[in-house]
Amino acid sequence: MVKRVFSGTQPTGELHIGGYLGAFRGWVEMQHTHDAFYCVVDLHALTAGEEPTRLRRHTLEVASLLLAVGLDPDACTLFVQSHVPEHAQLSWLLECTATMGELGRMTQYKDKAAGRESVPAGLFTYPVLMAADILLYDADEVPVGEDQRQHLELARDLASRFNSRYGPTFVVPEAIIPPVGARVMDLAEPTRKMSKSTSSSLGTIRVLDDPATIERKVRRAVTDIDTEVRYDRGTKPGVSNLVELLAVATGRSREEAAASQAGYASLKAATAEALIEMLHPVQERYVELAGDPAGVRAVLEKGAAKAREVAGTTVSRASQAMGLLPPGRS
Ligand code: ATP
Ligand code: LTN
Repeated sequence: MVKRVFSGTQPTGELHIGGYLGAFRGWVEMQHTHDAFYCVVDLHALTAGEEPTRLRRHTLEVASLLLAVGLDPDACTLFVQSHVPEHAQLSWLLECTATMGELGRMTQYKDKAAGRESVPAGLFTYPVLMAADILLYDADEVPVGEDQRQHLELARDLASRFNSRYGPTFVVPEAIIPPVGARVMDLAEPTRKMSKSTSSSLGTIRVLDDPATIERKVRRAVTDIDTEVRYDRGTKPGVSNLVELLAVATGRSREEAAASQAGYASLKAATAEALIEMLHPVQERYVELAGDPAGVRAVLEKGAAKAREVAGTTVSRASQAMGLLPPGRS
């Protein structure tokens, strides 16, 4: 039996090569080996207080970018979370089984709530909505970054608890977490991961950056006073990051990529060229999709209809297991 995979991404900020290489390329591969459901989680983005016009724009942009990087609507189900109301519905059912104690231990919640005078309740229940996303689709596997490991553990706990309290209802999902080496680091501060919220724009290469911008950012990337091109994250974080990027962009091993360059200037030139070449088809496709928002929305509409078929069945199953009276006469 093919396994079901589910993953989600928030429609906030602009997609950078960290997310592309660390996550979305994997999504593209998994659509051919799994029954894949991918979701733009706009309800989650509400917890970040996104401004309404920006949220709407980003939702369409992220969906278009996911299609541009290679998600194929005939090979996977791509949809927007709020188009499938069962996400909020199951989230409530699960909230009634989750405890304040376990949600209060979530490190992402603690980090985001720290120092704020008033904390939205949605920030606290964020991981329950995430569990609902996953459990609705009976997902066997959930590819996520290391930072989401604790949320996945909670989803597993909630599924097992529900199953033992109300009878077998949910599949207990497995997290698929890429090895640490798969992390793309900030070009200006190579000991930190490239991130849309904490990196400077100089340290982040966006999927839609033009060739001149990519060249400039890579040329200015931090290296070290040594001259040897070698992969060694501990003592040469900047050079290793460039080697890693050159390797993944050209499909070679790190050793081959490092051996192919004699010095830092050529390493940078080759890396910039490889990234430009890697992103070129994505950018071309994005321009086409951006010119056809109705086409993208049609894809999302079809995805939501498919998602609702599965999600509706799961919500009925969970509702009945908990003792809610089914609508209708029988
Ligand atoms: P933030 O840092 O603001 O939380 P982000 O830049 O990490 O945001 P997300 O939308 O949280 O972006 O990430 C989307 C996906 O890309 C996640 O699965 C995440 O693990 C992965 N990802 C993000 N940054 C990197 C990176 N630098 N290297 C590898 N994978 C990454
Ligand atoms: N919290 C995740 C996004 C997310 C998600 C999900 C990932 C929401 N629901 C379900 C996997 C499965 C993040 O911030 N990366």
